[in-house]
Amino acid sequence: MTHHTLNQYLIESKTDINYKSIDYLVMGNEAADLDSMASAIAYAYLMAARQSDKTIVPVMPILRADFKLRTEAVYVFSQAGINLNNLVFLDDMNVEEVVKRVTGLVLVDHNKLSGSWDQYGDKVVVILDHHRDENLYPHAGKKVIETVGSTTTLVGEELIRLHPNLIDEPLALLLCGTILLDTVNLDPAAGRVTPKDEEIAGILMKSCPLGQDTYFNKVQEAKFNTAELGTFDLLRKDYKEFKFAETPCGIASVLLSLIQWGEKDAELCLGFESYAQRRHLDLFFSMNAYTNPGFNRDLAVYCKEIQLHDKIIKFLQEKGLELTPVSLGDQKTCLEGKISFYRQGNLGISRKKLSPLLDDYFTS
Ligand SMILES: [Mn+2]
Repeated sequence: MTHHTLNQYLIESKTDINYKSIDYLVMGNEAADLDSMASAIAYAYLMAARQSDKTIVPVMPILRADFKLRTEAVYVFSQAGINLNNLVFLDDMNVEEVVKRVTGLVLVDHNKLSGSWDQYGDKVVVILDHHRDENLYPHAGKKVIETVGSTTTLVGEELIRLHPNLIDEPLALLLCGTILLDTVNLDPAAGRVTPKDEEIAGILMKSCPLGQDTYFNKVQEAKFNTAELGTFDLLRKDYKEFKFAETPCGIASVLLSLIQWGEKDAELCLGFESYAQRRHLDLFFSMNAYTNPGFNRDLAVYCKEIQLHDKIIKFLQEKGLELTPVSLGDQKTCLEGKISFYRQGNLGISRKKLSPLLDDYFTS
């Protein structure tokens, strides 16, 4: 089968996954960042173009509803004209049933299967990756593991070498957007870029309708633009959960000021409350980091129990967070717990530093 466009290929592969025997399932890592997803799509497309008699399907190892949280991927995929309906997400397949029909697993952007995929190591046949080599799957016939800035650089390299006439605007936009993001616009000062990233991006950029700096700035902007997301999505986008002594605590990291957030949503406490309920949290923080134009931090503290809330605030002040209350205007009050909003004067306290402080509080 020959495919005229990337979308046509994707439509077909999505149909195939439901009943055919699958020669190659191509998959990025579990975090499903832009590099993982773009590499899986582009590499599967390249393989399919070279082996037209084979059934080759790229898989996005996340739920469809979680895709929109990766705002940089939303932007780059739309630039590349990828129709999201044509992609296979975890909830589009019954993994166990599908894997039975899979002959070979192709790993991109990782070289060690994780989670429930771990049991399928025998099926790994190809690895294309830029992480440290875990030296697994010696039976894999092809291993390209190089410490370049982005896996899409390795995909681009094969594309240029093996099938250059496949490179069109959409594919170039997909790969370049990812290389530029992963290497911070090929900036040596950021310490991510290698000569190979630079070389491959340079060749692919010739097929991009946008200039390098323009495109990089747009992708970067999309990454930090969470304005489209509602409170529930903002809270879960970058979320970590802890247990301090016996106290379950969640800390969300949000790239938006509390003032802006409050303007979008007049029921913030209800959002925090229902999230905390769902996750059975006694304590729930949002650490807001943003530039305006200098770097700033805000902190929202929600507690199921009002007493604990007040004690925690007192403790954080003693630890030098320099919290000053922020007024958010007309906010609906909590149903049962208590929430409060602050500007955090001490910019050095990130989630990495806050969690051990809280651990001290609860264990002592
Ligand atoms: Mn990567």
